[in-house]
Amino acid sequence: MAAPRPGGRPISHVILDLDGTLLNTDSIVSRVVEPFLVKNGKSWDSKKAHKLVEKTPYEAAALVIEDYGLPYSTEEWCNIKPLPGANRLIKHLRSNGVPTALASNSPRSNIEAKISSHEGWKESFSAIVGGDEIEKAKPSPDIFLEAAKRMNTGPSNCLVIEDSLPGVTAGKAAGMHVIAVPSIPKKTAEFSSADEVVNSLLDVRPEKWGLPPFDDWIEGTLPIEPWFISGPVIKGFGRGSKVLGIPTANLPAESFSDLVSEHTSGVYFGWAGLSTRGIYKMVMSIGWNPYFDNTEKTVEPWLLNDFGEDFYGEELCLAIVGYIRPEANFPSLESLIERIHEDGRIAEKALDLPVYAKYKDSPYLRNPLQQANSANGQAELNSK
Ligand code: RBF
Ligand code: MG
Repeated sequence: MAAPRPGGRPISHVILDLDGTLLNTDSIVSRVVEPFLVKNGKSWDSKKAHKLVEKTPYEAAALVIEDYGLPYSTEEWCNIKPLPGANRLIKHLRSNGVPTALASNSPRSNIEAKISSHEGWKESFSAIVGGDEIEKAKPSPDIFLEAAKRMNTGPSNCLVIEDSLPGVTAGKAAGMHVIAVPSIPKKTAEFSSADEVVNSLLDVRPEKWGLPPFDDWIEGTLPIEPWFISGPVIKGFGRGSKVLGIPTANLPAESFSDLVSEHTSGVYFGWAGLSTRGIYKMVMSIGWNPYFDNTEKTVEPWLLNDFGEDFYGEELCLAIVGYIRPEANFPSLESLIERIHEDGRIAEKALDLPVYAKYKDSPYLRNPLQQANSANGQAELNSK
């Protein structure tokens, strides 16, 4: 893992990219583009997703509109949600007095518009540099050098956090330390020029860079804003039980594509409600499962209880309340299984902590249909 250069001056300043790093620009596709295309009798070609990654939302919208010949303006595509961990990171840097700049290829006015709907963001930045304020856009280092200058510091004191390759290239060209948070999964190798590649902002460890650590981790877990999904348990053919010996009640991510796209892949935990049985502790994986090289994102909850029988057809409701780790690749099946069991032990113990235990009584777990977040997902139970 990269650390500040020995003998070099310590990192004291942070420079953040906006689109794809702090804001979930990619959700434009699932939230707006896809439904829009379907309504217009067209379908979204996911092979085109990569074309959008290095674009600002406006550029992305314009590109899709052009590609598909759609008669719409880009104005309505502007209300974009923060990525997981963005609010937490910004708050952390601010409350610890770490000067932080925002550097985005978008025009300055566009940046201001986008961050204005997020409380506390604007005040958290000591400098904001837009693409129209410098000569050459990323991958040129101009924008980051300008951000450092406006913070009255040198490049080697700066840590850049970026989701795109041009952004990483720009940061390195500026002589800065760079953490990559790639927006596109499984592209980690392309980011080898970065000093560190993390899966999401939740995985940033400021202390590795000599910056104040987060203090919200608790017994190996991170409390998150809870989210809820549900669906009927149906019989499936998953590898969960056959290969791993771990009976997971899989939920196809397509059923919750908007919710799942808001949450990065990784291992989470929470409470599971089964309509006729009760509430159980649960640990789950969301993601691409590198060991199995899945082509689709899956949602696989493991209920931490020995049921001794199957319960197909029952409604399964999940309250996802905490995060454990990013998904990982493992050298052997045994090491994957051992790690999943450890996740189970961590979740089991953590769920007794008041911060997590309080959600056990969430009405959603008993009656999902009365709650706004309910999705008509199908669950697949891989029984032992
Ligand atoms: N598969 C991986 O390839 N990497 C992981 O880090 C990983 N973590 C998991 C954590 C939990 C709690 C569970 C239940 C499963 C995990 N899996 C992981 C396995 C994956 O979700 C799934 O069971 C397999 O892909 C077989 O379908
Ligand atoms: Mg970006």
